[in-house]
Amino acid sequence: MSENQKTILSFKDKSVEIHRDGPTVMIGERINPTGRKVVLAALKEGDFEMVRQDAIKQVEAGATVLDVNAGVPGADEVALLSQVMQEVMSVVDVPLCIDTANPQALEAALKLYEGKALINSVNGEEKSLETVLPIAKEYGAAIIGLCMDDDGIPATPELRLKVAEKLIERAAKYGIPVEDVVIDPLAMTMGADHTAGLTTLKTIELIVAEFGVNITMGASNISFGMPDRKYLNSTYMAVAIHTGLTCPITNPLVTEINTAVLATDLSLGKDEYGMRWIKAFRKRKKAQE
Ligand code: THG
Repeated sequence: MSENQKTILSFKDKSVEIHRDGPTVMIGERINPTGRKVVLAALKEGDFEMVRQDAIKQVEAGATVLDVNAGVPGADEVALLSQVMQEVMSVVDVPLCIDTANPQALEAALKLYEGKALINSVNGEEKSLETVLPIAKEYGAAIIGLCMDDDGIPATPELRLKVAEKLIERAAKYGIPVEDVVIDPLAMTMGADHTAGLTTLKTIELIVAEFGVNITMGASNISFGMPDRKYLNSTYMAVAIHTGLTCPITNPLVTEINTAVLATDLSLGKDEYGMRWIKAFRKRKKAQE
């Protein structure tokens, strides 16, 4: 068994700790034109109002980190990602998770960011390791490491653990400490394979036992193509947090998901005196009035 790692992200004078004994950190997923057609349409029009509103609403709903993705087909991602980041930083003061596969866009984004960001992502492919790890080291950022490599996504938890090990070892070679490596075990849809959710849970279990690192994932991936997704997502969220998930990339505006995270934290002793649960209840009640 390995001791639980603590990842500290920051933005200006604010910092957020990710730790298995502390509250689950919701990374807001909504600023993402790849996953959301309305955001795509707005960004194509050069309209950033939706991005600003999504930033504010997600933070109000309890996201303490925001994922920022600006992957618009045909657009100049280097300029667009920086612009989207500026818009987000003009309205909220939470650490950002920079979601891009473009190294130039990543570097430009890190240049203008003040604090310790989370890079989303690096994976076990040689090209990715060699490109992203030096950038992460240079800017003192933490990284999300995806459990896939040159051979694709491993089918078994044991093989995904191997990729996690490689990611942690290679990061260390570049001077990036293990606490700054957040692992994504990869959540795939249960609509295509009913054991996909279980595979991800077993992967989390193995990685946490071996390395104690923080765990993230696109938590809503598991329900793609299924009906009534919010129930699948919220139940899976509870199970995954119990298994070791510490910072899901998720939609905090969905009440079922939001309350599942809070209820799980309280159930697992991560919400002192139930204060966060009670505060969130009062907020929902006030919003209904
Ligand atoms: N791992 C890591 N990063 C990730 C993912 C992951 N980043 C992207 C993605 N997966 C997680 N982010 C999102 C963002 C938005 C949506 C889903 C995942 C989303 N999707 C709508 C839906 O699910 O119904 C699409 C509908 C629409 O077009 O609006 O909102 O796995 N490290």
